[in-house]
Amino acid sequence: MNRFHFVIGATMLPLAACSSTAGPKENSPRPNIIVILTDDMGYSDLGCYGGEIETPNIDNLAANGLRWSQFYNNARSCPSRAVLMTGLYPHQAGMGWMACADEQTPAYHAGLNDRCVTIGEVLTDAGYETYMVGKWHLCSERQCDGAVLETWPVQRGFRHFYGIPEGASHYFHARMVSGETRLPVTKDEDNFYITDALADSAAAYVRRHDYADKPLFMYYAFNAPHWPLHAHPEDIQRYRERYEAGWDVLREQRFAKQIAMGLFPEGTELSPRDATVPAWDSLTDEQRHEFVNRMAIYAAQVDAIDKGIGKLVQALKETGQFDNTVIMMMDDNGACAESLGNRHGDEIDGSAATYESYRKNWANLSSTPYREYKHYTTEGGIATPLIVSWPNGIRRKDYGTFVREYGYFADIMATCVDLAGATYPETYKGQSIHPLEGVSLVPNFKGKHVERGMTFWEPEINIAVRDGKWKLNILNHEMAEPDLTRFELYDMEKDPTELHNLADLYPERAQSLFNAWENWAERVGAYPLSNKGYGFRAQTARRYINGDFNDNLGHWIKYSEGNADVVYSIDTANAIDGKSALVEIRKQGSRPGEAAMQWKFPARESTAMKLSFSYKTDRDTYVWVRVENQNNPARKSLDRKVMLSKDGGRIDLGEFPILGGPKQLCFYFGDTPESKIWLDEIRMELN
Ligand SMILES: [Ca+2]
Ligand SMILES: [Ca+2]
Repeated sequence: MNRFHFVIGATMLPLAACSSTAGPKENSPRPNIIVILTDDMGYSDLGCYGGEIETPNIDNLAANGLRWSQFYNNARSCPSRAVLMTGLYPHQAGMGWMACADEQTPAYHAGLNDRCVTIGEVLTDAGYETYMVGKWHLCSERQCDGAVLETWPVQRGFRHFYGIPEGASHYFHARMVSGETRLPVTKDEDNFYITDALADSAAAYVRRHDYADKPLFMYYAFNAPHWPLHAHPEDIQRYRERYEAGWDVLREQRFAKQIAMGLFPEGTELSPRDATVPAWDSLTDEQRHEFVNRMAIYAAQVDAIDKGIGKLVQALKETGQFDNTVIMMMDDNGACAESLGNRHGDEIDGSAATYESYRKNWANLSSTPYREYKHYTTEGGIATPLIVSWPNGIRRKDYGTFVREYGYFADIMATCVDLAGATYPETYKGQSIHPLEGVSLVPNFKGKHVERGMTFWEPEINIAVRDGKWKLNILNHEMAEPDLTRFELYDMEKDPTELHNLADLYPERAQSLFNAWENWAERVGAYPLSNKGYGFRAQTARRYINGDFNDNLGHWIKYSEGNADVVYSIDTANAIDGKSALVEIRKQGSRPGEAAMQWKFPARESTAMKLSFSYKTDRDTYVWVRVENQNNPARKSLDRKVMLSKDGGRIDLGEFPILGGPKQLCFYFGDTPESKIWLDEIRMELN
C-alpha cells in the first residue's frame, strides 16, 4: 500500500543523517516529544471521548495515559496552529485570522511574524532533531502562490518536512512538498492516499531517527478528517450500517458513553439537536442513504488517522523509543458544519471525483454533547480532546484518568520547553519575542495543579473568556456589526454544555470578564475587530497589491490565450528595484486582449483610484492598462494605451473614478510588439 509514498519518504531521509553536533549526547534522559494534531474533528468522534468510530490505537494511548476533559484550541485552523506552534495568542504571532488575507497589520499578517518562535525553533536550539509531517497552514497564501518560502516549516524550525504548506488537500490527488520541493500532483495510478502517506513518512522518520544522538521532536499534523470526504472504499463499507441509526440516536449513545466513562458528571445536560438540523426520522429514504454515506466516509477518514497513529506507535516501540516519548494529541477546532458539494442525486462515495463535506447534520453529532461548531467560541467550537501518553513520566495509577483542569493550546509550547529543559527566548534572530502565554502541563502529568488563569479568544469576532468555572461568550454568527453587549455567561462546573445563560443574574461578573477581555484585546492587537466574512476579508486584502513583487508573482493572474506567446517571470538580476516582473512578449497576438497580468480586488461604489508604476523595456513599445469589472470585462473604469520608451521611467495615470464591485487591474500585452517589459513599484490607491 502506498508504495509511491514510501519512495518519497526515503528520498528526504539523507538529510537526517547530517545531524548537527549541538545538544546532549548518549543516553539523554530527555524525552522524545510528538505533537499530533487532527483537523476539523469533533470533540466526541474518538472512541475514548464517546464516539463509535473505531480508534483502538488512540484509545490505547488514552487508556495508558491521560485525557483532558476541558482542553481548548482557537476555533479555526490558522489561529489554532499559530497558538499551538508559538505558545502565544494568535494575534501576537501575526495570525489573528487566516492565511488568505494579509491585512497589513501586525495581528492580521496571514503568516507567522518575526515576533514569535515555533516549538521547532526552540527545540532545535535545545538540541532536538525536528521533524514535521502534514498540514502547516502558517504561511500566507499569497506567498505560497508566489513560491516564497519564508514561513514554511523548514524556515520555521523543522529540519525535515513532508506535507502540505496549505490548509486543505485532495486526499488522492495531492500536491505534496518534501523539504522545500514541490512534488508532482499524485495521480490515480500512484495509489496515493494522503493520510496513509503521512503515516508512512512519520513512521519512517522515527525508524531512521538516531535517539542515542539526540531526542526527537515531531509535529504530526493530519489534514484529516477535514473536507473533502475521501476514503478507502473498504473502510467506508465497514461504517455504513452503523450510521443507519441516524444522528438523533447516535447523539444519545455518545452522550451515554461519555457519562459512563466519567468524561462528564451525572446530571450534565445534552444540548438539544441543532434547530436547523431535521429529525432523522423525518428524512426520506433517499436522504438517509445520502447522509449515511457522508458519515461513513467521514468515519473512514478518522479510522485512517487511527491506523496512522498505530504505525507511529509501532515504529516507536520497535526502535525502543516509545517509553520515553511524550505523545500529545489534539484537534485544531470543533466539528465542521461547512457545506460543500451540491451533488444531490449523485452517489456520494468518497471517490476522487467527488468533493463533499459531512455537513452540519453530522457535525452536530461530532460536537456531542456541546452546542455549535468550528468558528465559534461555544464549547462545540473550541473544546478538543487532549490525550497524553508517556510511559516513563505518567504514573500507572493515573492511567486512563481525566485531567479536569482546563488548558489551552499555548500550553503545549510551555510543556515542550519544560520537558526539553529548553529556554524560551527573549530575542530570536535579532528580534524581541513576545513573552510566552502558555503554562506547562507537566505538573498535570504528575497529578498536580496547573494555574492557567484567565484565557481569552477572538476568532472572527466571536469572543470568549474563561476564568475558573466562569465562561463569557459573545457570539457573532452573522456578518452584521457585532453587538458587544450580548453577553452569555456560564458556570462551566454546573453547566458544561452552556445551556443556561446567567448573564442577567450576574451582570457585574459578565461585565468584569468583558473588561478583562478588552484589556487583552488591546494588548494582543485583536482590536480593531475585523469583519468575519471569509470571502469579504480574502478579497479586501487584495486591495494591498503585490506591486513591488516582494511575493514574486503571488496572486497575480497570468492570463494568455490564442496565439499570444507571453512569458511572465520575476527578474532579480536585471530589475528596477531589486525584483521586478519581467514580461516577455515573444510573438504578437492577432488582436488586443489576448494576454495580460491581472490583479483582482474589490471596490466600493464611487471610489476614486490612483495608479502609477515603474517600468523598463528593451524597445519603444506600449501596454494597455485597464481597470475592468471581473464579471463583465467590457465594463471598464480605465482603458489607456500607455506608451513605454526605451529609457524606462515612471508612469502616473493620476486619479480617476471607478465603478463599485469586483474589479481587475490589467496590463494587456496582446498586440504589444515583441519585446521585454519590466514592471515594478505598482501603486494602487483606493479612496
Ligand atoms: Ca481545522
Ligand atoms: Ca520590486
